Amino acid sequence: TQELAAAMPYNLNKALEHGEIASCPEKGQTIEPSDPAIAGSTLTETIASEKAGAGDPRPGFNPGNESLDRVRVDSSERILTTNQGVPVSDNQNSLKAGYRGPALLEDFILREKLTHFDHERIPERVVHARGSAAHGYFECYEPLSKYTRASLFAEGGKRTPVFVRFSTVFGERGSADTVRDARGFAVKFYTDEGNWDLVGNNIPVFFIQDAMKFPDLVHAAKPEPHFAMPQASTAHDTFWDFISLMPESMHMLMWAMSDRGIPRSYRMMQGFGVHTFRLVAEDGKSQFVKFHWRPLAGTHSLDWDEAVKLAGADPDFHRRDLWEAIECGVYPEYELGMQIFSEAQAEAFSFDVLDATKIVPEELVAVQPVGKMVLNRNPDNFFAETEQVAFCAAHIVPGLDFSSDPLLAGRIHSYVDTQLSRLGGPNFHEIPINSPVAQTHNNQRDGMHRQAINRGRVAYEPNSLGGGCPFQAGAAGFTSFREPVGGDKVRGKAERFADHYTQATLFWNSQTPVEKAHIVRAFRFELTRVQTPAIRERMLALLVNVANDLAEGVAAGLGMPLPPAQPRATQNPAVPEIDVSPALSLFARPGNGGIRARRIAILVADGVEGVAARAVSAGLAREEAVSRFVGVRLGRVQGADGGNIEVDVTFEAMPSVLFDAVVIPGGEQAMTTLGNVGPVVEFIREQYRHCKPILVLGAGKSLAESAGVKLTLSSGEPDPGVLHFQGENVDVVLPQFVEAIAAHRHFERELDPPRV
Ligand code: HDD
Repeated sequence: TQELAAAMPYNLNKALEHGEIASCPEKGQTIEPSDPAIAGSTLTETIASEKAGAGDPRPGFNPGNESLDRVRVDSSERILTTNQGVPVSDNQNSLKAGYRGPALLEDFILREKLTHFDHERIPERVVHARGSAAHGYFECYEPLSKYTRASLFAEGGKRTPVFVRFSTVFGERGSADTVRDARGFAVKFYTDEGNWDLVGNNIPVFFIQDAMKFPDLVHAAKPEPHFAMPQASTAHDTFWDFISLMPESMHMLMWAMSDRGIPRSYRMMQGFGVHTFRLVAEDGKSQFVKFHWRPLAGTHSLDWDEAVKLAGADPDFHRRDLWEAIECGVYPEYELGMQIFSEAQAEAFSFDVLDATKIVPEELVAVQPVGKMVLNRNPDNFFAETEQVAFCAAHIVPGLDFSSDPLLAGRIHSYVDTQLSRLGGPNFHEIPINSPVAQTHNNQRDGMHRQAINRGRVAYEPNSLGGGCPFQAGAAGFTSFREPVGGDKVRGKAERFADHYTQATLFWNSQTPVEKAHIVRAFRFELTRVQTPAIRERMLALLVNVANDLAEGVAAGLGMPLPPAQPRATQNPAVPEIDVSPALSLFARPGNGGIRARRIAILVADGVEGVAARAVSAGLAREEAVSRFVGVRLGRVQGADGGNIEVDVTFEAMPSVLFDAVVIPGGEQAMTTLGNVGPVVEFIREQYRHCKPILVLGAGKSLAESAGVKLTLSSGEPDPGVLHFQGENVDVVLPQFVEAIAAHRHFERELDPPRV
């Protein structure tokens, strides 16, 4: 057969790939299929956790690899061809009638190239257009069969491949990463019983309660339609006009105006499924569940001034951070937690669990860790994977189910619908990044860009000609939880939805002083940008209902008197179970103390203390942090010890905001040189103002002080974020510096009294 195959043209070989069945399918689909699932076995052809493997992942390991291998293209050592596979001899010149003559219409090579180029763009996502993604896996800790029959939670150690996309919400595809916004946290689990998409955000609540208001919210937040400004910012009239008329948004607004709206990194933010979902066990029993992702690196944010400057210095800041961390083996990890509670518990809460503007405080239902997710491989191709991935809130698997949250109901419709125009038709599930690891068999056929070659003549059910296949899975398949429903057909909301402020107040009360100060600052900034005074006033009237000190702070910032409170939708909100929830503070999760992939600047010039600079660099490398020798220009500087240091980057190319911490290594001559360069002084000043850790060695003190760095707080106490070391052996001070970097920011400086 092989000899025959070799002698035949390629496409005639096709029949041989499939043997007799392909060459004469005379009995249609009644032929015994090779697929074990159809043959009656409960096994699917591909088990997701087999693909994900076990043990510590190898660098570059990607559980999704195999399924994508069939479409990977590598052109190394290949000749250039047209899309039809015709070798191209000249890719420089179009075909002309004479060297100076007109181009010829018959130039199919030029026409194919231009036509393809002309159609390279697809519509961007209507929200979450700007994003970055990575491959990885989810590993279940213990079987959760008591609560759910979802296959990914069936065994301890079971791994399921995932593809995760992080995004901003309101900016366009090319907008900056560090704008103030919620962040999307969308996870596609390729389980062995189909794809489950957990399409969440880094904020556990949403602006609105009903999907009916989603288009209004998005229209209000996006650039204003007459002049298409501002880009990727809610600081404008239409957003605040809408919000000030939507008191239900008050809770989400508190989160968005907090430092959660400007995360340091996708690796350092939480994720939330937001809605209440259901877990459904084998016996049909169901519990409610809320999903939480917790980053092992802790939750950390940027300073607003830093975020603004980063948008210019590196608009790809979060994309680059995610990419570089994975490339250097610092795999982002998140723990999945579940809050599991019964319907009876939910009934007793002071709030409605079907209202997406409410959280279930952790004091009421603890977050139970159930597994961890590791992101360990960057995509090969941004468009093919990150742009074409289609998440959908309707994609759930047996063992999970929806709740009757009215916001979720709209999402179940909207996501598939949007892909139809974004990805061009009903077959987007066949795009490799979207196609499940589990097999798909049904009678859906044809449509634009169909890839599958469904065989046989049967595309209906019931059938006898296809032996009844594909047959219904019955109880083994997805079954909706048998939830009794009743009631009149109405438009409206349940009573507890009308309490718009209690949890906004809970959030405010749970913040530390510095977080509160930042929230006031964020409101002040956004509302200062608003041009219509009546909108500012309406917002203040709403904030009075959240907390008086908040409203007073914002009013003072705006130079406005405090208006009376906006009348509440309900006069009798239920008494909340708690007034403070420490878990709501960003500082509640400082992380695991590591500084992997943090960026640290070591300032150098001729005459620098080279031994110390190199020792710090080596020490930080041992912690897997990324240090850079920053100089005035590229090339080498000569250390005081005579040795050379290669400058990695310049102050111009990588300004202060691109670093998490700075080292001023000393060396009289170097410090004098650097002190005379404006951008260097500004660099240090900004590090100090942004409350970052600063390590000052020996004679570096004069440079630090000339930039305004103070070694002590005004109380005389040492600033734990400013370390001054005089000794020879810098290894002595390094552990303290590492600890200061792991703590991320030293806000003592900011509040003591406001000095930066
Ligand atoms: Fe949505 C995208 C998250 C409410 C309609 N949404 C989208 C993405 C995320 C979320 C992370 C980007 C997915 C990706 O990376 O491709 N959305 C949420 C959360 C919500 C939410 C956490 C509230 C709990 N969304 C929501 C509602 C609707 C939509 C109420 C409509 C009724 N969302 C969409 C969409 C998008 C989308 C228009 C745009 C692109 C896409 O779906 O694929 O369908």
